[in-house]
Amino acid sequence: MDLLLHFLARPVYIDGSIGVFLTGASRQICFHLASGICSFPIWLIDLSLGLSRFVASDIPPRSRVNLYWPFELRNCARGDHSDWRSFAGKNLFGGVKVMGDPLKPFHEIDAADLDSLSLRDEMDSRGYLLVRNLLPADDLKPLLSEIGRIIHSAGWLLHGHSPLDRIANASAACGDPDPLFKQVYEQVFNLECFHALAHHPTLRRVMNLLVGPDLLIHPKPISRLIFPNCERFIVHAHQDHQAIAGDAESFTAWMPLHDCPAELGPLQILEASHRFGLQRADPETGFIPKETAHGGSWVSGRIDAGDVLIFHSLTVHAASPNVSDRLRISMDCRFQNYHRALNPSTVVFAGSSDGTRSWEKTYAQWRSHELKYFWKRMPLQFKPSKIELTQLAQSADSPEMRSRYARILNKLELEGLG
Ligand SMILES: O=C(O)CCC(=O)C(=O)O
Repeated sequence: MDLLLHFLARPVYIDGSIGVFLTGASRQICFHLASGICSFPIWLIDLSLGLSRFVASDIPPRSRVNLYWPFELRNCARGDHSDWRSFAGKNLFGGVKVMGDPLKPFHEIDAADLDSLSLRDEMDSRGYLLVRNLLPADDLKPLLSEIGRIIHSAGWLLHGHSPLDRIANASAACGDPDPLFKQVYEQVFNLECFHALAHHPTLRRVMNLLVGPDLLIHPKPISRLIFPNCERFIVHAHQDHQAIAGDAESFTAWMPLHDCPAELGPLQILEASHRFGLQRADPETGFIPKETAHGGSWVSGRIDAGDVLIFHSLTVHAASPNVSDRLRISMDCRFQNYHRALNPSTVVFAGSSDGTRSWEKTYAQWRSHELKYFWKRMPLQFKPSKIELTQLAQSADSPEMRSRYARILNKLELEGLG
């Protein structure tokens, strides 16, 4: 308690939790004061009874249970501890988090060092690059606030908080493919500033270093609107090439629109896994069991606003669970050389659930024409080609696939592509 009071008396802003961490392996109870920055052990007791026995039977060895009480302390420097009492009365609530072993941290590159490195060598050796401080955090804010406005009006956020804080209304939790989720997703997808971020000059410069001057930015970036504590919406281990197809030499840039510490569920990467080709995945979900995935160590860590995680389309990666009380909002964009093969579904809306989506609808509210249909100005090489699509529309294994190929072909023709 002395130590806690010591922190209370210091000129700090702490946003975190005070909790009891129970370690399955050692059967210790450790009282921590945790903040977004770090966590301080306050008191450590070694026990073999009671809570620790309950924990040991409930959680895997070497994982951690964190019984936590989130709080905010502000203005401690003024010595006004009434804040502390009022948060205790108003905001205090408990929870339980089960956390696995911390993973090995990412190997990181600072944006200031980009010119002195060979990004291709870095990518070849690890299958990913985490570039710290690449984008000015201010450049992400307009998109974050637009998304905040949309998800607030959809009822996804708790009232009484700023939409920028993204505190989730747990009763509204949803995700792909829920129809309500798709409605909100579409509003986000149609935002001009969402597409513009994929064309940010700084991001383009890095992708030029990796891909060369003939850069194609895939026109359909993805926004991730991830509710907390929903196992069903966690994206498990997979390779993007499985879904994106085309040429394997394509890259994903993943970026949160706000700071994304471990509890908000940043991505994890299986180092050097891109060297093993397409790996065996569940045919239904496309997910690769972590136990059988080939590669080096799993790495992860916080990824802050402005940091960008770039990885190869064959690199195995997964989302960490969002165990916070707020939504994690991030976007992922894909890039490749436009002389390499491109899956035509990258540029048209041909999924059965996409029946109502079109570029015309996407662009309806845009102010500028600059980024509309930019890919039509490039000499794209479709794989499958239009001739192959015609054959696949007749000979693919299932009726669903045959009609999907027919839709893609039809859209390509309508758009005057290929
Ligand atoms: O953000 C997520 O939860 C998953 C992202 C992902 O798997 C990807 O960008 O390929």
